[in-house]
Amino acid sequence: MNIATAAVIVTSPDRNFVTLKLTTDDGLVGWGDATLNGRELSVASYLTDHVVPLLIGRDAHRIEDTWQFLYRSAYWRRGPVTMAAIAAVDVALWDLKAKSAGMPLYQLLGGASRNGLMAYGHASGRDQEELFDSIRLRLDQGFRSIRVQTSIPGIDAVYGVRAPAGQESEQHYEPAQRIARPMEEDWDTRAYLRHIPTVFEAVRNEFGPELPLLHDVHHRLTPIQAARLGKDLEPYDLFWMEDCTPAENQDALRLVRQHTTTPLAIGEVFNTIWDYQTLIKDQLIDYVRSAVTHTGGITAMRKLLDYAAQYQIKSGIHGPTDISPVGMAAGLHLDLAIHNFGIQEYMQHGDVTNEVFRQSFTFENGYLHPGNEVGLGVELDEEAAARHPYQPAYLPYNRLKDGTVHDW
Ligand code: CS2
Ligand code: MG
Repeated sequence: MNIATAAVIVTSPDRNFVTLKLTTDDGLVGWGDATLNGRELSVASYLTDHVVPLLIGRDAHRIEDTWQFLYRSAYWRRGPVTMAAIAAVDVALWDLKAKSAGMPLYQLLGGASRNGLMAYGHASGRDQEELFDSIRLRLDQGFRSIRVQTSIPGIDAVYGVRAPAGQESEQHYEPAQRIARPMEEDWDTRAYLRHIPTVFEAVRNEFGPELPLLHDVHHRLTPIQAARLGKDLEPYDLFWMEDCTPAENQDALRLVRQHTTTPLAIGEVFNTIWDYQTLIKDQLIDYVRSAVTHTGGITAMRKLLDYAAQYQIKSGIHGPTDISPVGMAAGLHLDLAIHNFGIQEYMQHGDVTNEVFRQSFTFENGYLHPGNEVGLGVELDEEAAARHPYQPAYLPYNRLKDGTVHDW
């Protein structure tokens, strides 16, 4: 089973996606996701210009060897562009191996460790009424765990809050805008720290103690501010507080940890096991937030999650709309197979994306399942993809009131 052709497909159904297509000399097709939100074309170029020529003629069965070859032969290590490109190759090779074995991918990873994958949905609102409606909508859709984000009085535009009705597809919020420059948002840490505990108090009063609630701080706090927020949220029993600091400084989490028992989830912007070395070894987090797409594929994520398992740290794989259905399916197969599964984010793609990527994963009664088709169970329809050419898009960025750029 040698690789005969490799092609990169960039398409923009509801948003931009970068997909790698590998074909083998015996006619199988494997898919990998290489989408890096707002920097899509750099990964497309990395693959097309530097990786595709190296793949032709390689034995598609040699997944570990291909991973090590791409990682080490580049000389320049890690980084989101490199690791997304390697991830795309790795996932496409796993798709091929599972197809050649005639099995769904999770069977090759050791088989199912559970019946379904608890998923959390996104709820948000500009005020309490809108937030409660949004939570009810997710509950009606079957979600049994909910991420809660709200507007903050005194801040004009806040991460994670969907736009007013009519400006976007009815339930979804999509942070990347199809515009030529990043949109500017504003931030005020004191206003945020004052407001968020009152929101969780109101949500608990309305929806009771059982419902698992999550919150994404999106890298905006210093360690001592994060410690305070974790402490203030303890009465509301969060499932996790996510990305409370920009955690490049892994040691910063020690301070947060000393002060709060609110569980911590980190890592959607990380891309290797080394980014987690201190966080895991010193047990500074509870959930690993990496995406298969951004962390070197199934091969690397499996090692990362096995390492985390030694410390009772669980998975919380990143599942925003900027992971394509191919990347989403890769995460679901891994989730089903590993023992230390925690929860899976499920933001739900729009209809146009679902026309381009035919999927077999299911969502029922709050649980996702990767399905039982051979391979990943996702096939890209190239004709449909061609109808949606790439459109430049950027994530927003933040400024404080005095004009200083702040973490977004
Ligand atoms: C996020 C993402 O899903 C999440 O938790 O933080 O929405 C994130 O902002 C995007 O993936 C950025 O591309
Ligand atoms: Mg996040």
